[in-house]
Amino acid sequence: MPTLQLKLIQCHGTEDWTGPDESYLLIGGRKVWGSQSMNDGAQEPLTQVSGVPFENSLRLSLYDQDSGLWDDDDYLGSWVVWGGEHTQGEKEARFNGDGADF
Ligand SMILES: [Ca+2]
Ligand SMILES: [Ca+2]
Repeated sequence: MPTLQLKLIQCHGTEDWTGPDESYLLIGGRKVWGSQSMNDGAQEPLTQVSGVPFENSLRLSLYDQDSGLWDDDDYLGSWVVWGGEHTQGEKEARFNGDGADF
């Protein structure tokens, strides 16, 4: 069974206009990391997130946490990992929702 092991997350551009994003990551709907304050150019290790074994596919989703009554957390995008023959090695997921770049 393939296992997804995360390595690191980089922020090339935040969603928030003022200051850093409070990014958090979901795997298959479960929060596995964050929220963590990240600004442009920031990089955080993800090796402390335990590997997730999966059968066919896994969905990663990235959000920016916002506070306030009218401001829901921003969805920055999803990336689906597929099992199978060509899944070994490193891959890069890109999250570009709402003008962000992770
Ligand atoms: Ca935001
Ligand atoms: Ca925010």
